Amino acid sequence: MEKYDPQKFEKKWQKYWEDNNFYQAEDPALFKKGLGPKKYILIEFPYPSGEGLHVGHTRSYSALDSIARKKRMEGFNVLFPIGWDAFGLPTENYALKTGTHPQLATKKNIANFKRQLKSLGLAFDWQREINTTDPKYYKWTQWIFLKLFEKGLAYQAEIPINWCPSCKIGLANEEVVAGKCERCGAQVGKKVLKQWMLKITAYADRLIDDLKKVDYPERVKAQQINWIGKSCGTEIDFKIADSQETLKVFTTRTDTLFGITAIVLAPEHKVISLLRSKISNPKEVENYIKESKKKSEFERTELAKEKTGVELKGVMARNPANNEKIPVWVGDYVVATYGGGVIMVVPAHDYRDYDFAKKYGLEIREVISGGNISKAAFVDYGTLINSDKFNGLSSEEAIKKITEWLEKKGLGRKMVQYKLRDWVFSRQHYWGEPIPIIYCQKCGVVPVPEKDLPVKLPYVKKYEPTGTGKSPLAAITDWVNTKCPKCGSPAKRETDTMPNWAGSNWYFMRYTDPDNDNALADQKKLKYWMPVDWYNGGMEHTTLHLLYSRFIYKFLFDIGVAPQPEPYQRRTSHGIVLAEDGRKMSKSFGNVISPDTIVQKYGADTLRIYEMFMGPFEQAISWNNQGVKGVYRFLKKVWKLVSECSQKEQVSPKSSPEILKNLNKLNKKIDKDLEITKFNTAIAAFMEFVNLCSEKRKEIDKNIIEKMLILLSPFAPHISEELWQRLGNQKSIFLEKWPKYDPELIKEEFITLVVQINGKVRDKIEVEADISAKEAKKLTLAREKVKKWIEEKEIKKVIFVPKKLINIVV
Ligand code: ANZ
Ligand code: ZN
Repeated sequence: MEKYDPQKFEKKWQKYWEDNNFYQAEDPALFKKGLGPKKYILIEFPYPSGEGLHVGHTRSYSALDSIARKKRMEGFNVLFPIGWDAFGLPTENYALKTGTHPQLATKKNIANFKRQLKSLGLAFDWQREINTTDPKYYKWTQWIFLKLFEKGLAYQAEIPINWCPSCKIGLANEEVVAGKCERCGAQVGKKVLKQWMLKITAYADRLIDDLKKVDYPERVKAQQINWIGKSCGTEIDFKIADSQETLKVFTTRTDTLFGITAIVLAPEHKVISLLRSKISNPKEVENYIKESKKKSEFERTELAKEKTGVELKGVMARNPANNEKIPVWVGDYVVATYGGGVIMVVPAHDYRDYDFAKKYGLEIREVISGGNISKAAFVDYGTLINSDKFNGLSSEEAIKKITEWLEKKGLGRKMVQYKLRDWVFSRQHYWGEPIPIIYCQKCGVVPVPEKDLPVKLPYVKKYEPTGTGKSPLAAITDWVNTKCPKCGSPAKRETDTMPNWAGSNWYFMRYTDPDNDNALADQKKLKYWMPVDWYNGGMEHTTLHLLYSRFIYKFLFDIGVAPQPEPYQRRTSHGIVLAEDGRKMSKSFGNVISPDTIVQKYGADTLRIYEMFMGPFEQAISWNNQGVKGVYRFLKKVWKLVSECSQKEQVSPKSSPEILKNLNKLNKKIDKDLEITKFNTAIAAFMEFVNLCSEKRKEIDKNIIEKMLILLSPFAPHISEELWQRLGNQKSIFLEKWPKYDPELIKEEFITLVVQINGKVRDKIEVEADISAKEAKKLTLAREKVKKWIEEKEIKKVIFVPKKLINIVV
């Protein structure tokens, strides 16, 4: 018998599948009769770094590839594409360091990634490959910007950026590490520049509400909702005594209005300079403001940090509730960009205000009963006291009543605030999409006409930072100087480029029609393929990429380009792969594992199966070489089993009932587990089945062996195809239909589960013998007989004895 040697055949099959267009998705225009419904399966396209593919990438790619392959065998018209998110800082920095042009570096990196992906036999539709740095692609990224501009959703604002005074460059947030420049270690400061902004806040409500329409993990939904941070409250006007100025304060606790003992302004608040003549301690105030500028927002607002401030002596505000005079302070725990950048201080009922009041000896006035304010702030809702005619109301009622009262007096109004900020869309870097805007002395800000797109990135030798805060493009005068599209007079191009996220906002739409020069994609194709049915990606992209791309898709929906309001029907996330030592894989730790090494030593199938088997898909997990070897042994066992059975005298004419039953069970388990990303348990079941077959080799017929190979093929495509053909089959295994299990054969696997409530038998249900505790609980709670006993009561405990009973304690 020949030994299992994946090097002998993996390459052969990869070439065969690709040459025969096995993974080509059929467009609706070429629609063949008998083609099944579409299924769009998507992985986040990688950034082609110089380091090459990571085993973290290949973990989720292998898993989703097995889904794509299975769906194809089930008859779906599957789209499983790949491309390159190739603009980005690391390439630019590498280019600066080595003198290789970013375009060349990108080309080289892509070639390497592609080689690696192909060596894994991943079933991507390579004919739809896209690259965000290709002018034919970014033409449409720029087009989307023009549309946003046209609708008033792209605008300019003066915004402070991270600024390294030593390198003299603007830094992206990820280049600032603990307040220091990642390149040189100098303290990072701020520099105010005019920046392009995208008005994502206009979509905040819809981004929350439409989460109801999609199937995302609960924690992903929760993270997006928190990030958007919608909060409903009241805006209250506080007049400054003996002045024309009014402070607009945002609060969610209008019920505490009578407990205010100070007002605190953010150090950036504009009113401070307007009140300058009234302030009797201006030096002290100025010094405080100067100091606070050195701190990051995170440092300033961290809950555990000591709250500091300085009183604006000579300035008093009036409480609109009772006209009482209250002191005004400046304090850096107030965020300038939230609400009005000013807060009302209620020390008795807010932790931060409590600390502040204790430190500076402000009065602590209790207005909500229920706590012990001599010890700590009482922050819960309660009943109002010391609040004049509102005494006795609950907090909920008081928030309503006091807001109405203020509304009548014209001193307050309902208001909604979001934590979400508009999106800063300018970068002072070379390697990004040029923003398609021209500045004309006469006409002002002029968008580049659509017919002139793309605005190509000039190919130059030098892209060093200019040292002025402007992008390196600013130094390329040939490119900067242009003509105004409106009036023809000399004009200048915008020199900032778009952030890395720009190209990934809409790439999944481009896959439906990657070569279109007239539109970002053909409407018919978009209608056919969108939305993405299943999108898998990293948890770290939940609040940035996932939210940004939902926003852009909604915008494209509003202007009639996207066919529906949500881009992704289902989202799943994978855990990252850590090194064997449990740390993150990193060059500096020397613990990086390359997929290449594993493929060379054990073959692609071992790597693919190992990564699906290594642990629960959603969880981070450490690499384990013993595990890799274990999977390799498993595949050797499959090889041996099938090879032996391919010799006629070794197979029995008809399988035993036990084997047949177990094959059907395995079939069912794979169907179920793959849908819920339990790749590891599907593989485990496979291993058990192969063990059983190896023990009972004399009870297996050829049909069983073939079915088993078909079931294995999405996970380990190469070995399955090779053995399939060795069994004498002429056509590829991937042209086979996915088997359907026979429910009759696994039927006896039902048992009667006794249902108890507080130990008393109340019901009996027929369930599958291997039902999990969770499923049993769900089934039980849905029963009418059970509902009757539980009603509104709280479930304290659920005791589950497999195959016997479930007891619900209320
Ligand atoms: C008075 C008050 C009394 C408050 C009380 C809380 C408890 P969320 O839910 O996050 O929106 N706040 C408002 N603007 C702020 C700013 N620019 N910087 C720092 N804090 C600010 O929180 C709203 C609450 O955060 C507001 O309600 C305000 O404090 C504070 F017993 O107003 B509250
Ligand atoms: Zn002009």
